[in-house]
Amino acid sequence: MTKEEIKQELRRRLRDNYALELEDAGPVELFYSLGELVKAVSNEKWQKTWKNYLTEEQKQVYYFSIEFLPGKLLKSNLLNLGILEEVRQTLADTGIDIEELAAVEKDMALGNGGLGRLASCFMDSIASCGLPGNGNGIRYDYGLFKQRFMDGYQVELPDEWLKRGNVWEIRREGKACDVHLFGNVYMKRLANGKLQPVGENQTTVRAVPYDTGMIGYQNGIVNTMRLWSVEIPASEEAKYQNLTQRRTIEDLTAVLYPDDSQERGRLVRLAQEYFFVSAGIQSIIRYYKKLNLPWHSFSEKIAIHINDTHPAMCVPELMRVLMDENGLNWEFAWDITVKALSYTNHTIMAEALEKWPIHLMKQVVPRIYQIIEEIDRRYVLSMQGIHPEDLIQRTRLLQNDQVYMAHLAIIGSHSTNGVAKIHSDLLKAVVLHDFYTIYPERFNNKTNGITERRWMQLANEPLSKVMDKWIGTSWRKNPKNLKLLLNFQDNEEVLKQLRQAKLVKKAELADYIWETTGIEVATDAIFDVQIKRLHAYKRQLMNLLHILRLYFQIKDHPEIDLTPRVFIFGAKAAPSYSYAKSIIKVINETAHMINTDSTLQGKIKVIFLPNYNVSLAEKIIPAADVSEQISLASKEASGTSNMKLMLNGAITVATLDGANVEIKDAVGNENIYIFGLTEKEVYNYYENQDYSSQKIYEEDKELQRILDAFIDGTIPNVEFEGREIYDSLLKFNDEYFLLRDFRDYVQAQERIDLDYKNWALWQKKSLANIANAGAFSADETVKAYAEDIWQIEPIFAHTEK
Ligand code: 26M
Repeated sequence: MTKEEIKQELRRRLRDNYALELEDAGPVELFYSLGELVKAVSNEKWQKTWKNYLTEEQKQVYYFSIEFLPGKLLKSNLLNLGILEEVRQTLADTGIDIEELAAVEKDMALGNGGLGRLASCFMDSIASCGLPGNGNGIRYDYGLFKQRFMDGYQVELPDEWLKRGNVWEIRREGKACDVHLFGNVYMKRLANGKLQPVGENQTTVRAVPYDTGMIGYQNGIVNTMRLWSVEIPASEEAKYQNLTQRRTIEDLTAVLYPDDSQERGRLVRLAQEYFFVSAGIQSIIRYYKKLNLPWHSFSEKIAIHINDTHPAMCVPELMRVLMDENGLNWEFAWDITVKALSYTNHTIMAEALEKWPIHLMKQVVPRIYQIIEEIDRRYVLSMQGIHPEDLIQRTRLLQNDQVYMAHLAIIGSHSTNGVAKIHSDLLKAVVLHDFYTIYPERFNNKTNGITERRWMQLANEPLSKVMDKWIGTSWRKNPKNLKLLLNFQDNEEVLKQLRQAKLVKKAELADYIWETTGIEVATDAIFDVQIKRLHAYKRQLMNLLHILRLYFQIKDHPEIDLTPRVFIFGAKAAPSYSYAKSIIKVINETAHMINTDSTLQGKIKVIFLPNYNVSLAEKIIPAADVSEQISLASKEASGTSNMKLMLNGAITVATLDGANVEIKDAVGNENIYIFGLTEKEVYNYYENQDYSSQKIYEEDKELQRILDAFIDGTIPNVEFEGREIYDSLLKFNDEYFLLRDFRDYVQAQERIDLDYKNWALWQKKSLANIANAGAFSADETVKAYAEDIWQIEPIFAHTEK
């Protein structure tokens, strides 16, 4: 599209929709008109892509995820359509800043954190690699809560992201389907003697899909992310005469559950899981039937991936549809199901592993529960005589009156993968070891990745331009080419320009900090960043302990030569996670104490930015000098902010956990600050039961002073929270070994302080991080899934044949 065409199209839409001239339109009208224009451009490609998949009958993957976290889509869509610069200029010609209208768009925040964001990076990469793939999820009316701080406490407000409508989605009523919940099932004998399950007293709800185009990077491909919304079916209207009854139905897709890493068996959550699983499976079956192929070809055309266990009811639901609705026998249906399905595990934290009480399953999804019981029965039967009885009992689906969803996912699929090498190894060796002995061939690793289109091209234009200048633009299509930057390690001009680009983004973030918090930060300070959900195992508290150490150091020795540092936090706590909320309160109070103490001469500042989300991440990450990845070794499955920060030239201070291990291997020891217990040492403590945080405390005067600050009034206004934290570290023996890792962490921080003083040395490390970040491209990750697990091919490969 030329600039002239863009302008014309925009003018037309502003006139038709708002009766406005381009010159008189405000950011809201401009955003919606531009959004419609973008949709029109992409819809043509979307239609073509879909036609192509249909005629080629290519194998497709369906990525089932109860969370998607795309953030804003305007600039991403423009970039991927290849018209970002033209649009930007057209608007600029009329005196409009594209950033101003892009800011109108609400973040699509239908996810909690890592897991949902990974799903969205994958959607971008699958389309960009020309792979036939679809997302399947839930269209929540309210996304993840908005976070405010009041008196330093987290307050949650509803996220009304749909208030002004959503330009990107298409409601497809014609593709709606019914989902049956509750009631009971009995077996009816048919004339041919077969038993047919019949439901009675069921609640039938309508699942209406809203499709959003997932636009590939300048390749003409547009895939589909399909999100389901609940409605009352017209035929059932009469049954819902009072509002309360209607509400219970409408509640089904009203809100995203805001807990991550904490499983609590809620009825509505279970109903949500079945709702999007059933609707998704039904629409896959409907598509497959259009192909007119025999059932045994199913897995040659369809791959179904389940993102964590939340969609694990895909196993019994696919069985149900194949058997009850299409007359297949158990063995045949089971063979198809296992071949089609694959599963990714995202955590080893026991409290996050899903287990549903049997009574709840019987109540909410009675037919699904029957099938689960039968899977369990057949599993136990088939393993007897092959494996020891205790192993069979430990791996079966039904235990302690609960359904173990991970067991269902592993037994009912052909592939189980972890999300980083160390995580996948731990699954095999410890967490899922029993299953590994039974199905060794099912286990594999797929290290997470990120899309550098969003996290570099869009979020960091200054850096992108420096890259273009020195290594050319090929990295934009092929992120592995970031490696070319290594040729310039000793080029002072390049190092200077990289530093300059970082400074631009630091200044932008400093402005944002000033606007949102009223605190001034210096851009020559180290910007030290920890951005992730608030969780004890991620150890934001250890970061705070280090900050308190610096605080006391400066108080004792005001003349001390510290490199100025700004500690930046972004983190939401699950509303029910009171310990995490206490940590937020204590960080906020410490921040206030430090930021208002002029005797510190601005040497350290602590900024806790509220409402961390994708858009805020895009502001913080390009401005970061230091990336905090300090989880207790073995606990963080992968992490992905570590990759985004590395890509933007931040240097990582890290434990050997998750993908940090592979980041270390990629950049080399001299370009990362590794500290702390290894995963083996952590497990040794578990085995020997010989950890004593009290002992460490008693032998370390400085640590005593730091911990005492939580209860002696040094940190103001934290009587309750300070005591809670103090007790967790001492009375309850410091579950995540903060005190054990503290000294080593401090040493790593001291090396950072020193190294930063030598800008060229620092910038060289930074360069090495940018150059090696291509290894963590989600493009590479999804290609590995496509080859090893899904057996799907890029559309180009297919049409060329
Ligand atoms: C559970 C119950 C009720 C409501 C929500 C949940 C729930 C939601 C999300 C539980 C876990 C959830 O996500 C876990 C998660 O985000 N895991 C992260 O996945 C990333 C992508 O693989 C990894 O990089 C992180 O290390 C891992 O913590």
